[in-house]
Amino acid sequence: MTTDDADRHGRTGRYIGRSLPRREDDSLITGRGRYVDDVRLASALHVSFVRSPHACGRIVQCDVSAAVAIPGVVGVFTGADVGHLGSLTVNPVLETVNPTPYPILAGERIMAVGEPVAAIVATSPMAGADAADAVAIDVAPEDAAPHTDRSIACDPLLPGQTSNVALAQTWLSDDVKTAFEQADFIAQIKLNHPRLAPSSLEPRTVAADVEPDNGKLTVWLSTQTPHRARGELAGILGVDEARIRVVAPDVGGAFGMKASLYPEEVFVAWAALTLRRPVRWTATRGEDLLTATHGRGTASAGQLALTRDGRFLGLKADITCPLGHWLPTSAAIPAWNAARILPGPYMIDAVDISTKGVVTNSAPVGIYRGAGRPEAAALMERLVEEAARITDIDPVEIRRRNLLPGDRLPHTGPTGIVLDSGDYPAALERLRELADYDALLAARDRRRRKGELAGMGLAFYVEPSGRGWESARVRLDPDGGITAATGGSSQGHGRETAFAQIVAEVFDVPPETVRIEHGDTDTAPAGIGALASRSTAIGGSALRQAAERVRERADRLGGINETVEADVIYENDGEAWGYGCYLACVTIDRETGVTTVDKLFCVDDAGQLVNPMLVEGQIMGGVAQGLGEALMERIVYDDDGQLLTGSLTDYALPRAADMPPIVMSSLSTPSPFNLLGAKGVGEAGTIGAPTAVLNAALDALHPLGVRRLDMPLTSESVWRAIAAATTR
Ligand code: SMO
Repeated sequence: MTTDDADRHGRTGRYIGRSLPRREDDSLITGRGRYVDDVRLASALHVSFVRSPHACGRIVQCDVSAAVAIPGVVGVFTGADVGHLGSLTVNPVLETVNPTPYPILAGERIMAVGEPVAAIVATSPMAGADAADAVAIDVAPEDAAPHTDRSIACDPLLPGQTSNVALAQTWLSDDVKTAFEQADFIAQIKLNHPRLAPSSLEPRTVAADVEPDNGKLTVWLSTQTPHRARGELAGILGVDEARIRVVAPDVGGAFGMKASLYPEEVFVAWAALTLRRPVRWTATRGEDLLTATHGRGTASAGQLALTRDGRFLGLKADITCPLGHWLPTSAAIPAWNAARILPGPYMIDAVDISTKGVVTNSAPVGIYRGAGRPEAAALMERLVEEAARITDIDPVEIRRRNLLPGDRLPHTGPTGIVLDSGDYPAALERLRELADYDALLAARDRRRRKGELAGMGLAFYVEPSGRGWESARVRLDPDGGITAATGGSSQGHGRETAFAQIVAEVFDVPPETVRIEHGDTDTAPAGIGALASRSTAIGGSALRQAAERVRERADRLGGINETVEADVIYENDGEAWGYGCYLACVTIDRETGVTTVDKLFCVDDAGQLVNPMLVEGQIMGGVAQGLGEALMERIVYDDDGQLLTGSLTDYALPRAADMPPIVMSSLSTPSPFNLLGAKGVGEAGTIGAPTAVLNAALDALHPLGVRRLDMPLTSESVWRAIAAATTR
């Protein structure tokens, strides 16, 4: 990897804008991280879940008598024991058409393979496993509908409902009809995204214990959102929030998959309260693939109306997202983002955009790094590439003609989003220079003339980083010690390092002297958490505001002998939109269909950077996951709703050797909408990389007549596309 460092740092302060080493690494990479599974709880009970072998049906009988008799089994529980518990709250960013139930353990109905039907609480995992085997479940199976393109045959999936659409929304402008009537050309594409498994290194894990004297419930949880988890647990269990403490110790990755409470986690908390004993559960990799939230799986279709000279007039889009059988807190986010972010960075006012979420007999689908942003970018950028083709205009040039210029920002788009700041054409121009675009084109054409399948693909992206608030508390002690607590949290992604830099900058002290606290609802201020690319832009701004208040007060007080503290709830003025432009060069082997990404060029604008090394790491990590989507990852259900990719031998994750050479460069336009001027960048790579690779692969195969490919570009799918096109 090479980095063009010209203005990578934005405004560089004494500590902000510096690539300081991660303070977390010493412990995390030498095995001294402390995760939930490391929390010691004397004589804790272990939970084993008995899971449904069918995707759809009715439980005729669930016989637990043999399981109860196994030594070490403390209790066996079924839906009847927890049926009275409450439901999870779904973030209502889209209109809810049909509510879905949130079963802790299945009641009468089974709605997905892997759904917990019974829970064994035992003194050891081995006793639990034996007892789970001894539970006899008799299910009367019904036809399942694991995919979005089949209507729910399982009757009724949700009692009293006739439709499997749970969420829906449409944005329609008056002038869209005229735009399409006046068009010289209409580009059209259809696109299916693979369903993906977020696959954090640390699986889901939870432990719970009740203090005997006061009945307070402590829940150690691998989560992105400790305070939200506490609130949701209180609601579902019917316990006062003040009686619950949620602690997120080190979290080994999350990627959106740990943003919402799982039925298994609720069960563990309920069991600890009910049995008055410590209880714990850690998912296996297989349980995570089977029942943790998936991402993507979206089916999209779009039409772009344009003039002969390549000006975009109007956009139509129809987006369908799978939801699975229960809705996690963020269930509506992907369908919402996939739609509202359109038409992305382009000047288009006339739109007809519809999005919906469809209940399916499968694992729940939630946010996964990108959460609708990659889906929006893929639809738009495939359309733009198609538009370039039908008008015979160069892909860079057609984008240049339609990108919003910097002086048009802030800009309110047709779905109501407000793009805050940046210089989109400058990013495109930077990419052209960085890649030496004309030389690459010439090289591609030379290789084509020799019969090689070489292609180039562009993708522009925008990345919203959250609206709303985050909390911070900063304390300056008389001995000069500084403690900063955030309502945000960390998943191993360097928050402690970046937050310390932000606070250190305000006080002009070495960052290593700043203590950072987070992740414990008893000590951290009530906050939102680490998701939606919001931690630096919003959480970091909150810390800066609190630190500035303390500093001002301390300065007024002069030589202080007392503790000075400030508690703030910081709210931004609107979403900060990171953006960028990626170019992929690929080669496809005609005989085998193997797609090789030869090189990836990335230009990103994350506004004011706090730690450029962390930003670079975020981009590379996102690219790795984006290439996983583009080339190999795919959750597969058969038509009966059986998961065929239940282990990492069937579900392919990218490895270090799969990474192409990456050339990075950055712009730095501070956001006017938050105190730091920062923009999210954690999802950049997952948004930009897959579509650039897809566009490049289609470019490579264009001479053969291949017009559609869906990710992942496995050798089999590409080989089949080549075979079908060349037979025609
Ligand atoms: S997919 Mo993110 O954790 O909002």
